[in-house]
Amino acid sequence: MKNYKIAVIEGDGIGREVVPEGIRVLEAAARRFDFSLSWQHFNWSCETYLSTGRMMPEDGLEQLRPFDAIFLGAVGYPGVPDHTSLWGLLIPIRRAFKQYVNLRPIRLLEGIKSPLSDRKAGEIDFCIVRENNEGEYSEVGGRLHRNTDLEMAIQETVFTRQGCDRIMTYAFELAQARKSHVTSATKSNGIVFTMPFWDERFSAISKKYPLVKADQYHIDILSAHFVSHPDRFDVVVGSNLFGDILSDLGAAVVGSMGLAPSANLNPEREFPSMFEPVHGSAPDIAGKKIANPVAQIWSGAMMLDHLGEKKAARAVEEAIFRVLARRDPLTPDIGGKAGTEDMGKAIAAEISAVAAKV
Ligand code: GGG
Repeated sequence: MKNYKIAVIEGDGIGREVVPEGIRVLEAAARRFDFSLSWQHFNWSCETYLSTGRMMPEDGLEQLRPFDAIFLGAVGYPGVPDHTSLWGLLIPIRRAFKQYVNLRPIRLLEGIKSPLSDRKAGEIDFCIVRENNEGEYSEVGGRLHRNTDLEMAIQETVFTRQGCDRIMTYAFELAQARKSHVTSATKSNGIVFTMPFWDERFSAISKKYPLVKADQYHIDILSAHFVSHPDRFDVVVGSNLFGDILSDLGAAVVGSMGLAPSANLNPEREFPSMFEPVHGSAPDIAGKKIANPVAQIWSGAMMLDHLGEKKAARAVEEAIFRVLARRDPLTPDIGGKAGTEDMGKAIAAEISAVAAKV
């Protein structure tokens, strides 16, 4: 029987509540589809930072390296500056393991009400392909004249040809397997060096895919189109920052941050990939046990797909879709009164029912 070694980082806040539900559902899928999962927990979080001064140990990346995948909850909590927690854990993993694709599906599901009027299940179905290793998330810059009236901060955006080409190539390849349409998020009217370069690379890569429709919008009007015409999109490729912002907007448009999964992929499979919900640690609801676990569970389905367990991945997705479609149980973010565990258990219980159909 095939066994997969999974590193688990629950992290902070609701990460600790939704990850166990992800594990519950993936275990149910593993039992049904005859493979096994070995989970090793790493207690790396803001709490760890407050007691040790580090989000993860110095050799944290070496500890993660041998795993088949990483299953992450959420990072960040009041008391630790957000840039400290992010740059101490999440971003080093994404970079060291060349997880340069952050794939974020956006889908309006049966049973879920979009805040946009008259949008029905199936009408919104696209993927955001976020560049995940460079761009606006750079370490190039600095602070000068601290605590004086000349104080300044500089942060450089870094776009490389390799970085642009590989993420755009991924987007076009993905579109070929979907509806053959890639939209690029740009802002080359205002950002005069990096964004025209991004556009040039988009044009060059698009020429290699003559059968895929390619278009681009400035980020401002693109955001408006996410609200007015979300049905126009198939694959949206954006820089690190643009992709991040667009995916929160996309999640809101399809009903809840609690429904948005993501995969940080190293497509070459030289390193483990990492699977996490788009949402963060949500300190406002942490501890109440009402967080929606669907984004975490769906991220787990993406992990199974990446590991090659395609049928199990489909079964987990179908189980999620069924529970949402019948609207019982639902967490409060999507109109119900159920708790995190209730939803996790309901989805796990559906696995056997859907297994025969995938
Ligand atoms: N689910 C992981 C998490 O906590 N994400 C919150 C966050 O702010 N991430 C920043 C980013 O993806 O750039």
